[in-house]
Amino acid sequence: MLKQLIAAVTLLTAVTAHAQVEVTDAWTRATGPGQKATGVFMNLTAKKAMRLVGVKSEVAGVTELHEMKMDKDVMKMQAVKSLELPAGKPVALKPGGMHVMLMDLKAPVADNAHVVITLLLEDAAGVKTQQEVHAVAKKGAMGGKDKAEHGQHHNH
Ligand SMILES: [Cu+2]
Repeated sequence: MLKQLIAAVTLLTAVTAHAQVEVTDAWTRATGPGQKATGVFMNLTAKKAMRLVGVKSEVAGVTELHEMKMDKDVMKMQAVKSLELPAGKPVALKPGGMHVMLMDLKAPVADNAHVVITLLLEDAAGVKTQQEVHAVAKKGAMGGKDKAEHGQHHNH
């Protein structure tokens, strides 16, 4: 039993070591009835300097990297082309800041569902790689703000 556990842990470590970017706490907001968009959040730490140059997901018609900014007193979202991931420095995709936006959702995102996102990465030499991230859907996390965010989204 212990031996199997050690084997499993070793395997897990080996897989992580191959990833270009360490991803932790990946989550998305579960959607309510009629909701066609949601945000995905995570912490990214690149082993060497990388850039996140795109995002993809099968669950949405459109997947974009977004940034939220205060414009006068209004919170606005805009699409951004890329995000710098400095070596060894965590970059947070979080509510109210940078996030992955899933739009034109093909199906509702149920609580506890796993949503697969593909990160498109590019290193300093221009070598492109892809990395899959499994985000867990959570219901009702910061519900009020969530509504504001997506209301805002439909306005632009
Ligand atoms: Cu957005």
